[in-house]
Amino acid sequence: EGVLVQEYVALKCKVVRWSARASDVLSSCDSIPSDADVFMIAATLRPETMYGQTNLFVSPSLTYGIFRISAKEFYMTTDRAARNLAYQSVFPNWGVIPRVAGVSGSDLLGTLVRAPLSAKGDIYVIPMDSIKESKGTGIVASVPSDSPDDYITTVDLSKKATLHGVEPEWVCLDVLPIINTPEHGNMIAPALVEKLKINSPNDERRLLEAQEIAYKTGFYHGTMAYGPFAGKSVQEGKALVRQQLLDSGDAFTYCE
Ligand code: A2H
Repeated sequence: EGVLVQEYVALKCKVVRWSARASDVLSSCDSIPSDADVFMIAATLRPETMYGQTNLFVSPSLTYGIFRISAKEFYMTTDRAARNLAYQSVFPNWGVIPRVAGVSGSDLLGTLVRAPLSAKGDIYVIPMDSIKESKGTGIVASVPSDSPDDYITTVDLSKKATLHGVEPEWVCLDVLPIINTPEHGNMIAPALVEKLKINSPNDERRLLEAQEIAYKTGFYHGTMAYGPFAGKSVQEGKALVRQQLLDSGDAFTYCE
């Protein structure tokens, strides 16, 4: 992205219960004490939408590392993201990557995590094939109300859940109204997916268009419709939710 530096909000989603396969893989790893918390870290540009998080996406074709923050706290991201975080004071020792284990994305499917702001509370890890290793942490919070990508990926999975061995009950399509816009109502992602006739996550060209419209309309014309900042503009809400997440320790920021 040229010379532009982007600030991501890194949302800490605590593992509540590992999938059977992740649990198997990690049972041989004695570097993670049984009373420690492992957080899957989702990178987002839209912290104000996190009230509407319904799933957590990983790529089934990537491997994720687990990194030691303290005796009680571990973070999960891609190894690529960890190389970046090591120079942003996220890990305890500057430039040192404290990797203790690795798990494949496909083994993580079905893991239950706590989404800090979500009205849903505990949500499942499901697959998203379009996740790129080259950005963020490789872990994405699903917000089907405001992200056309997230919405169509979830709809698609709900139709053919057994693909990737996904249990139908992991896939959550309770789309919650989080942001209101004069142009597209309070569920802009489903509205745009319908308007642009997007039928599949593979419809890249129209999805890119939808993402751009959703992003700009939400930011410039959106009003918070849920949570403590309901009624405020998205521009105000974004800063307030970001700060609330940082103050509560549920997120940190980093740049790339
Ligand atoms: B956003 P940028 Cl509601 N691969 O968060 C693919 N997508 C990724 C990713 C990866 N490795 N890492 C992060 N992302 C997504 C919320 C959201 C996002 C909404 C609307 C739009 C939106 C909920 N998902 O992003 O290319 C994450 O999804 C539209 C671009 O680095 C993150 O913010 O600018 C955003 O893309 C980062 O994209």
